[in-house]
Amino acid sequence: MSDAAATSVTLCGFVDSIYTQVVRMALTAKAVPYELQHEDPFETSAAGSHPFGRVPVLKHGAFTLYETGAITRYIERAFSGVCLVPDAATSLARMDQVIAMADNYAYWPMVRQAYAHGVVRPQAGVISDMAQVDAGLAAADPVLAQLDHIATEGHVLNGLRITLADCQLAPMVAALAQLPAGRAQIARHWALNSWLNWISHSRVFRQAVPEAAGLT
Ligand SMILES: N[C@@H](CCC(=O)N[C@@H](CS)C(=O)NCC(=O)O)C(=O)O
Repeated sequence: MSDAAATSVTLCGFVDSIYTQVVRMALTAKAVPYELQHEDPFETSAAGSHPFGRVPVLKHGAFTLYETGAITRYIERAFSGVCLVPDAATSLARMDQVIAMADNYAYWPMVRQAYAHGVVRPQAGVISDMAQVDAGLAAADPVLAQLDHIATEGHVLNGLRITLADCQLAPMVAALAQLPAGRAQIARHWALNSWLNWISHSRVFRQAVPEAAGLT
């Protein structure tokens, strides 16, 4: 066992947190044992370990890290096991591009607008704003189209090999897919839809995001 693997790993976050799910996918893919420590910034009582009131936060021994993209890259570098980054410079660039696209263009419309107002709030009995659902679906459409180009090209999101791009994006697109309108929107993009079917049936996704198992 390497030194890294011998040091305890704690992930602060909550099961329904999309970004926590991203890190859980990377940890699962690398077969890193970890403890999930419940921390939910949406709970008013939460005394968080993130300086900006977010999750996830990774603790590896005495080392603490926040920002999901940094956390998953750290997991890749610190632990042995399956390699989650492609070799070729072009593919690596696409992986980085997808991670940035997920953060900057996908998360807000797909998760915070469409999924939060179309699924999470209604399930919790909290008033939701259907205008947010419509705005999220509309804003997600060009993002899905660009991601479909990337999946078609095949450097990443190719259904052959899991990378950090798959980990970053899958929980977000899976959240959108929980709305019937979101599912239909994704289905119009053949390569991306094929990728979602592949990743959502993968062992890594099923183990890391068990709450989203009823996707298909
Ligand atoms: N830039 C952060 C974003 C993390 C984030 O937004 N996490 C959500 C949960 S999925 C959160 O903590 N939201 C709390 C809030 O918006 O107040 C990262 O990459 O980790």
